[in-house]
Amino acid sequence: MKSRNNSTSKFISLILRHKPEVIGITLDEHGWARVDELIAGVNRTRPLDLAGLEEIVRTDEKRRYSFNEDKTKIRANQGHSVPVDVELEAVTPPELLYHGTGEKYVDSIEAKGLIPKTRLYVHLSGDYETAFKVGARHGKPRIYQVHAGKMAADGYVFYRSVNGVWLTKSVPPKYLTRTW
Ligand code: HQG
Repeated sequence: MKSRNNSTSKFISLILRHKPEVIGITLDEHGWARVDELIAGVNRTRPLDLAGLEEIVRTDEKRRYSFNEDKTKIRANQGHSVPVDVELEAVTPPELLYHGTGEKYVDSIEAKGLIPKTRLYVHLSGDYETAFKVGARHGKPRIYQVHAGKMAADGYVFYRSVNGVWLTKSVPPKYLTRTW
């Protein structure tokens, strides 16, 4: 059950962040998909009912998804590559945030700074341990301190997703310090 949920959850993440077209649905401008359409679309290739979807949303370890109030709509909280506005609120960041990446990206990051690549934002973590886990997805992890307080003072805007991930458009190299 757990592993089936994991693979269904990954599939839902693909649909709600990147490729709603794989099941023939669309997201609205705020990233919402209709729950009935999502369930019907997922059902073409794997079993899913409303209870199963509710369980995935409730138990997701990174709180990746939210329902609207009457549970007719669902969206990913962050991580999109498709251009949607999930109505993030700008918030003042702490002095330091962290970014975990793979060693293979270090040269490019120190030349160009952090860029969102395929996503809408650069993702930053509130603590070193979380950044380490994110970095480990890309090979040998390398963690940067991000001088977010300084960036905010210089006019950069930060958002925090409901699941605690920090987002900003880009981070120039001068705001990055190696932790290794
Ligand atoms: C790197 C997961 C070369 C960047 C996580 C990262 C996160 C550069 C990779 C969320 C670069 C992009 C996002 C530059 C940045 N040159 N490489 N100038 N600037 N990079 O997956 O931050 O499980 O798009 O360091 O927990 O790893 O999906 O971003 O290594 O919160 O919910 O380019 O995804 O959450 O990789 O991860 P990604 P990310 P989920």
